[in-house]
Amino acid sequence: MSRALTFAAAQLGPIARAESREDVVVRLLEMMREGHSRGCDVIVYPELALTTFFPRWYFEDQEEIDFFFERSFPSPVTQPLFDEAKRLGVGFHIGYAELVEQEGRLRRFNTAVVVDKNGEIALKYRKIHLPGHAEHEPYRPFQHLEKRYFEVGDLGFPVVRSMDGNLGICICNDRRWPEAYRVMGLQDVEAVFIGYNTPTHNPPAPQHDHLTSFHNHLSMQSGAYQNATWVVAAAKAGREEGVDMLGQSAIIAPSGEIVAMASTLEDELIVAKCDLDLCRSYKETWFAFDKHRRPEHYGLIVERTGAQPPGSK
Ligand code: CDT
Repeated sequence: MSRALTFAAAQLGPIARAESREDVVVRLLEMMREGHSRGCDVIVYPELALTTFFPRWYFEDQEEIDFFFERSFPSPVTQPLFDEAKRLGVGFHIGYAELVEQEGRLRRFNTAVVVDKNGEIALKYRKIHLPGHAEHEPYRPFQHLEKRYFEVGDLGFPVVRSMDGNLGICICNDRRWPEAYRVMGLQDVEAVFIGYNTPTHNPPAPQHDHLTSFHNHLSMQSGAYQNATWVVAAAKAGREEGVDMLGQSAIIAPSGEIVAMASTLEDELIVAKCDLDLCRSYKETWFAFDKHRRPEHYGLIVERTGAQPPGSK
């Protein structure tokens, strides 16, 4: 008997800076109801799904920055998502900017959670690979200031057993790093949920712009295959505040094959029935970690951060 869950990636079209959280939640609820009518168990919304992608602007005023952060989650504005999930019996994943008092100070993280079918938070992750830069760089047509606005996440890459599957999260730039998938793979992950906001133009390396969608799928397909897991990835897509953002949200099988992909740059739900037992046929053969991995030869991965050429000290 197969262990199938139906997953949806709920790609969002642009969110304007002037759009309120209430308006966005209406869009998210509409997609949740569509997902329910299409038999979904879990709906995956993008990274920072409640507002426009604010790290594209340089702000000095902390109040202006904190406007984009959630002080509690759920909040009165986002509670309807939890209530509707419970009423319909669907789980969801969503990303948001988290402002929390911790260790006696205010901390800001790029966070995502999995909410189960009872409307309870089952898993929380704080983004670890923060891309971009920390200072204003005037040569850029738009900024990417995640290193300024967020701290590096402090929760590792946890995997939880929820809704009959081993579920993990990584966020946007994390998907380009094999270590993120491997740490979850070593916890027997069966589905990794990913939200992303990826501008199709990267000012420091415009020569790669035409490969943006290739690199998106390349990273996630290899992460899925090499760790024998499903990947469900949802973009915030389209022209947002004058910046073009990649679409092509995708559901990827443990074989590495894309089984569903968005074809617009708008709000669009893609759905696939995903047999979690398909992971087993890879986890028990090609990627039977316990039989084939040789961690005694992988020390550099945790000892060294940057590459050093042979012979250097
Ligand atoms: N949100 C996010 O992590 N976006 C990055 C683009 C970084 S461009 C400096 C990504 O990896 O898609």
